[in-house]
Amino acid sequence: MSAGLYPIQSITRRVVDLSGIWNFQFDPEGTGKKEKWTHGLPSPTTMPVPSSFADLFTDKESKEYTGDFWYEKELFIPKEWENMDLSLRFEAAAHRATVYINGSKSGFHEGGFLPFSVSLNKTVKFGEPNLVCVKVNNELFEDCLPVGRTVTLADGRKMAKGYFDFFNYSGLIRPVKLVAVPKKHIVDYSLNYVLFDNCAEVNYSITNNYKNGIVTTIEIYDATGRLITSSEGLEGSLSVSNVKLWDVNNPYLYTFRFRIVDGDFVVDEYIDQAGIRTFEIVGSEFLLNNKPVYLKGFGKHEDSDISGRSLNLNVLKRDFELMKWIGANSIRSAYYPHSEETLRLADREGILVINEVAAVGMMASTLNFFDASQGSQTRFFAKETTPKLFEKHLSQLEELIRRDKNRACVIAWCVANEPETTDDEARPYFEKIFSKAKESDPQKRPLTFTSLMTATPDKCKCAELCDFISLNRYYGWYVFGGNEVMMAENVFKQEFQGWTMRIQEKPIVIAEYGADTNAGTHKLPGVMWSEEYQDEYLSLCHRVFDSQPRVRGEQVWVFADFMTGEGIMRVDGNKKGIFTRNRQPKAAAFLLKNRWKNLRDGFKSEE
Ligand code: CKX
Repeated sequence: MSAGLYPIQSITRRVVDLSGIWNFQFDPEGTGKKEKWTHGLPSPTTMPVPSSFADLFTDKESKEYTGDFWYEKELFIPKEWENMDLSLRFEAAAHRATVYINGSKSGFHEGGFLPFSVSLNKTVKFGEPNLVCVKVNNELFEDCLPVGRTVTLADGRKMAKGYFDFFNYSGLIRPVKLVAVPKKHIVDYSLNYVLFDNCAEVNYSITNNYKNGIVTTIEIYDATGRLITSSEGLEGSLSVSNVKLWDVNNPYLYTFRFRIVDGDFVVDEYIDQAGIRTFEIVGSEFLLNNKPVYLKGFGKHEDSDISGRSLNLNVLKRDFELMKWIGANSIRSAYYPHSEETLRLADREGILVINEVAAVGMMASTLNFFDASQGSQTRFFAKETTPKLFEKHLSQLEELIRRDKNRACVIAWCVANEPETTDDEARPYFEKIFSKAKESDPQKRPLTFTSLMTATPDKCKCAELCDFISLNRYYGWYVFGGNEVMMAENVFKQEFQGWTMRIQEKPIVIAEYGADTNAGTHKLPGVMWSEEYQDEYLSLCHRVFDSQPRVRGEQVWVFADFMTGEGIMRVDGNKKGIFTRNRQPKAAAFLLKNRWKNLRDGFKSEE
């Protein structure tokens, strides 16, 4: 069952957010199903939903737990909803989940950062309690996203080893909602826009789960609630004159009301907010509403203390305030689809999003950040597991585009992070991924992947597939760091010569550049890990970017310090943040603020 539209209340729709304390139990033997945990957990403890369980317990075994674990909740459904279409919508269950309603299996989903729904119509009782049991599993595999492997330790415990540099937080990390909609209802809608002077053509299509003899309407209201225009039919085009375009400085949202009507009777109503804007690439320019825009911002995780990877609206609001304070206009949702609440807040706050699918770890190394910078190869795309992975990559990309296609803030899709595109086998793999993405997005947004350090212009087999080049580069940190830093600038510039030769026109975005910095460490002269070195490193990179006309975006790695697996090169996580994990500025935040506040939106373009 598809995840369906983001749940809203309307005159015909009901939503109950089931967030709160649920029952929870680890199942290290994986015998829960056989022992009928589907009908109730034998000895549960308590667990908040949403949450990531790892940082809530005090023992190492729970923190590092890998395997099956279960959630349980009683669910009451009022009698008056008997004639409605009922489902449970999980906004995210990392990394795979099986849902049981009153003991019977009602759904399975894999893809830890994307929503899914399970129908309740055949399984629930009305006017009395129902039992929801969810088996979740957080193991990592080479044919699953995000990529990794799971080993068994000498003491029999399983351990997940990610081919990525962030902690394997898992669980019901985002809200679970009971959704009641009419039997005949709207299941999806798509919008795209064409701009003419101060007028916008809004092309729409609506999908219902029922065809015959019903009328579907669309109405557009401005922010004051005034009806601007309306139409009838499952698809068509509307014209909005004196259009107020959505932009980073003015994230104007219109309200779209979709209805199924039968005479005067409203069969179903879905309401959403969306901004009218266009985003495209012309030559080396990013054009937002036909005006050049230079991307300033961050690669960003959904990561915070105690909450781990789970939705924390307080942290989210703080993050958007910090982004506005520092003068950022964009983020990349590293390395997985961020929450729907994040995307909707970006729509409201005017932050551009390069939206990424969880295709990370496509280089078989648990120390990929180091190995990549040392030039090692793992022939990832020649693996026998890769064809199966491809199918999952494709379906998760489709799910992501379906979920966020109407968000004005989303300007591009990133189909993978640091894949080993030095492999010949990577080319046919990504050719299909790119064409699927292009086909799936009604707004035909630009596509990219972030380039691994080893995927230099002479070695990358896939760069031409990108609409813009995204480079993860660490000259001055992983290579030519410390006392050799004076060489980093020239070497960095040399690589650009390679790109400008290989790729004629396309814009280049530095999707990652950064230096681990221990907040509070001050050194003169600056040495690695000190705040002074982070400043010098960033300034070096900015000199290089400003010398390259094709560079049309800079996204620092990383917005805030975040948790990783334990390791000799990670001091309680990755410290390349511009902000600490509890969202306080390092010196570099003021350096970036000064730069970005003075960089005009159309930096580097003629105008
Ligand atoms: N890129 C040389 C992927 C991120 C890591 C980052 C780092 C690497 C850099 C690759 O997940 O955090 O090492 O900081």
